[in-house]
Amino acid sequence: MTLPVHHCWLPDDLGADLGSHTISLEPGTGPTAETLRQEIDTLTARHGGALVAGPADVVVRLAADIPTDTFRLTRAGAVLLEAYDGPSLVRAWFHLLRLSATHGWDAPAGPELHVPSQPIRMLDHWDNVARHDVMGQVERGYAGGSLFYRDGRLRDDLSHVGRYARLLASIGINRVGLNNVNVHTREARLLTHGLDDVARLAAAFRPWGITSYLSVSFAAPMTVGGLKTADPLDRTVQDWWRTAVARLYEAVPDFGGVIVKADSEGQPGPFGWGRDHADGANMLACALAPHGGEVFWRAFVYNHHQDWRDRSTDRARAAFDAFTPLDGRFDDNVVLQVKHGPMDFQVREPIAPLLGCMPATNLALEMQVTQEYTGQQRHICYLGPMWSEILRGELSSEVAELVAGRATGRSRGGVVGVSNVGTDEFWTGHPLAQANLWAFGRLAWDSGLDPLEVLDEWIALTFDSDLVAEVHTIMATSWQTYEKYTAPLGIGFMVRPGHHYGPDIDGYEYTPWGTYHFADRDGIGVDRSVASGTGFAGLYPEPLASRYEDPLTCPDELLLFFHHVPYAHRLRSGRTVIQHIYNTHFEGVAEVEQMVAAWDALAGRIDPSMHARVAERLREQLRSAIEWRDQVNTYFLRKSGIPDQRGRLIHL
Ligand code: GCV
Repeated sequence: MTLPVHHCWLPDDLGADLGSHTISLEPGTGPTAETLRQEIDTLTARHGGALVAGPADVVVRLAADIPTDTFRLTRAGAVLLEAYDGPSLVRAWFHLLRLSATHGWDAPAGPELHVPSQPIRMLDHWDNVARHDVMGQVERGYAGGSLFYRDGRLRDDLSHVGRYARLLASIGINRVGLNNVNVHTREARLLTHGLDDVARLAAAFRPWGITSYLSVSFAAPMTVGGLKTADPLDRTVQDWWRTAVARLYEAVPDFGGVIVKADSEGQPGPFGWGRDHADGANMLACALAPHGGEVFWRAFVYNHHQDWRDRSTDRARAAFDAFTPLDGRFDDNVVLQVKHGPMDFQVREPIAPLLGCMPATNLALEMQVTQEYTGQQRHICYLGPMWSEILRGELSSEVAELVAGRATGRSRGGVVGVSNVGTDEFWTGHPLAQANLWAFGRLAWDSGLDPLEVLDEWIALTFDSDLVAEVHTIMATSWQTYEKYTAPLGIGFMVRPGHHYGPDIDGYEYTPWGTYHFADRDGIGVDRSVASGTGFAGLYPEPLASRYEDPLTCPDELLLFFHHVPYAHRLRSGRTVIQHIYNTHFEGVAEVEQMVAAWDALAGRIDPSMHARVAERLREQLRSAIEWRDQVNTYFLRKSGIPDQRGRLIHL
């Protein structure tokens, strides 16, 4: 059985300079106090400093005049690191460690107040307790088994979960979801019959200032509790949840709450009893409120039994249509968790318009750190630039401000990532996918950061500052490279149904999933205009609605998401759609070839096992990119009959 061993961005020599000083600690009481003591002890023992009781070069302490979830760094003689509570002090400590590695620990004078952009900084694990027949132990997991569960039970030894929690704390994560949002029979019982397991996991995260959450099944009162209904307005159902939640909080008094995927892809929900999603979410919110718990209610609701012949139904509209009428009806301890795009974590989608239309609802933006549709951790695809573009995008306000709740005056809000870790020795399967976990945390903490600077931080900490330029070149535009050799111009999908890896251009075309490209001999794309299509473009505020409505002003990279156009349609770039498809697919493969060569040239400068793992994955990336290129180019040459202007080889 393998377990992760790689240090990621926390190598043993991190903070060597800081660790050679005297450090005093006043961490108060509680589980994070011991964490800090051990961290400082280990660091100073390693590097010659000491944890002292009196005056010191570095003072780490609680201070009552700082807001919660915030810390202050002052340099006046001694370095003063202060926070209001233990969890914030742990995060502050890692900030100082990072600073000491990148800028020197006694760099410019403060005081600096560090306030996170996103109050909610959560990672959801799609881990099953029992291996699922189709999805395995971790749904959409590409890094080995679950860190938590194995073959139907919680692992006996959770020490690696502590190491994982340390990594998460170091990037500011404050919440974690312990199980898959698709809640199967075994996992539905965690809430009722698995509280010891839940308590053990919560105990592994607690010392690092991270609060735990459980995904629950909306039908649990029936499937687990034996009731005849799960109707949220039924008194016996409400009582059942109240009792279950009370028992949960007896076992784990500081538990965070629940995550719910309802009326989605076969998961039960309030629609089943003729109720709406506010009825469902608020019923759970009532059960949780006395304990200070919260409900993460997912907005990923659509009809996955669509008739492909039906051109009037548009999956992109589904969440908007289901949830905007409910704005203002959700309780204060409900957070609506909305995927960043209206479809499903494609390499390119417009921002979900729902995010700009829920001013009276707490929101969380969901992003997929696990690379389901972006190369499944076999391909290098650094997602920081995509997330940054989303967070800095504008709807009724900047998305980062909307989801944080600042734009709307809400008290809760933030971001949720679907985790990409597992038991793989490098944690993430592809070692360079660690950068996505890092970037998620860093952008959650400061959504305005430059994602390429975030990448450089990660490279410097994980490898060496000498390697920043070379590794940066390989990774910085890898998202755009992936986009080039896969589905073009925002059309999405074109993947093999089920596992979602590798090309299958018509794979979803005649299925019930609502994910179509409508390519025919004349053109391709989905008409989502108001004038002649599904009207989805009109769900955006101005000026976006008008920009998306007109194929001449619609951004190239989203053209086929919003419009069905002829292959000879000229993009804003000046190229035709068909020529863009050919060019980008040739370019994408050429760029992967460059990545392979650049990585090969680093042999000898990188730990051999890591170098070998990346090299092996790059070869698969190249094979896969070639397959994508050839299938996509051949498909469109056959459909359109229009040859490549540059006469390159396209198989017929
Ligand atoms: C957890 C996509 C994935 C599913 C996932 C779902 C979701 O459809 O393919 O595996 O299920 O999203 O986010 O709920």
